[in-house]
Amino acid sequence: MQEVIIKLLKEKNPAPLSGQSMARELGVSRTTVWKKIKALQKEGYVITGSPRCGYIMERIPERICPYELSAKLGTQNIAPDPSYIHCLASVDSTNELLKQMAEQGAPEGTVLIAEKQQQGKGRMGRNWSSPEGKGIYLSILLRPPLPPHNTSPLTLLAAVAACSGIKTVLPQLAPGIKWPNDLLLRGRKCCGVLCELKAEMDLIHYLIAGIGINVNTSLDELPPSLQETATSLQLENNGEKVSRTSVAAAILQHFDELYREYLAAGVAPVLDRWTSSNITLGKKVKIESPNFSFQGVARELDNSGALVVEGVRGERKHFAAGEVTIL
Ligand code: BT5
Repeated sequence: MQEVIIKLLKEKNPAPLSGQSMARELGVSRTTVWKKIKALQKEGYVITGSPRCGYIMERIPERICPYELSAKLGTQNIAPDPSYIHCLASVDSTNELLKQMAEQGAPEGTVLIAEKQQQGKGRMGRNWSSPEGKGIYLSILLRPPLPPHNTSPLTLLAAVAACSGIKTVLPQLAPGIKWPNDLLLRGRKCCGVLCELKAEMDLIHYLIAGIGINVNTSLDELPPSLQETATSLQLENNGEKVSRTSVAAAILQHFDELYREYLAAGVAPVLDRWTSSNITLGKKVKIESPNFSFQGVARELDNSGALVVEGVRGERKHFAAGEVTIL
């Protein structure tokens, strides 16, 4: 019902719309309309007026909220309606909370977004700095009907979706994907992806795709250690503020399309799209983990999404994980 109230108020804007006519349209009492308006005000909608004189929608919330996000989506698997979207003020980590929701049976396509993360997570125990109201911190719950060994392309898919979503809203920016899933603008990181899987030998329980993007983040809101290496969409957009809702919606839209393509056609289209937006292949790289370090030229992705690096003697090694530095 809230969705319809928002739509009616927006259509009538800037004129007031009476509680009476909304009540008639919705087939409910004026008191019910009033209660729903109160709930919307709590979510951050600035709505002035009274049941008698009519209500005016002055402003939509600054924060990302389910109805505004959902209104921009035409998705099938990911957030097909607003009830799949959960927007919270503050969480430890959207990935962690969505895992708990998954354990309690949340359906595929559930999306969790937070204005701020107290303990945003990167890969391998690292952290993701998540200042309040500035970035997009979102996680998507998937329950793909695939054997667990088929899922690593989903990490690449998430990076492609984030890259395409940014380009849709800001066509003048061209983020490049550093293997496997960092997005860089002018060599600085603006986005990271963390995918986490719960599976048995031959059954996936769920996969959480977490995406963090610096949108309107300024460098002084990030820890000093990141100020030389990070950037945000606003900083790369000549300082002009960027709508977080539009970027989040574009990412979910691309994610939905790519995910359905992946389920129908397999990994090849994901690898092609990743390849066309990457800044890793053809470069001299160092790839490291706690157990190895190897230098060579990044040549291609193999069918599983592993990075193939050619060493000085022409030997080709396949890396399923690791930290890449472009030399
Ligand atoms: C990542 O890890 O880049 C994955 C980040 C995923 C964050 C999302 S937010 C929503 C969801 N919920 C979560 O809890 N996490 C996901 P990694 O490749 O390990 O990179 C981590 C490194 O990036 C850190 O060690 C820093 O060097 C750097 N970093 C941290 N915060 C950053 C930021 N805001 N901007 C740029 N770089 C950052």
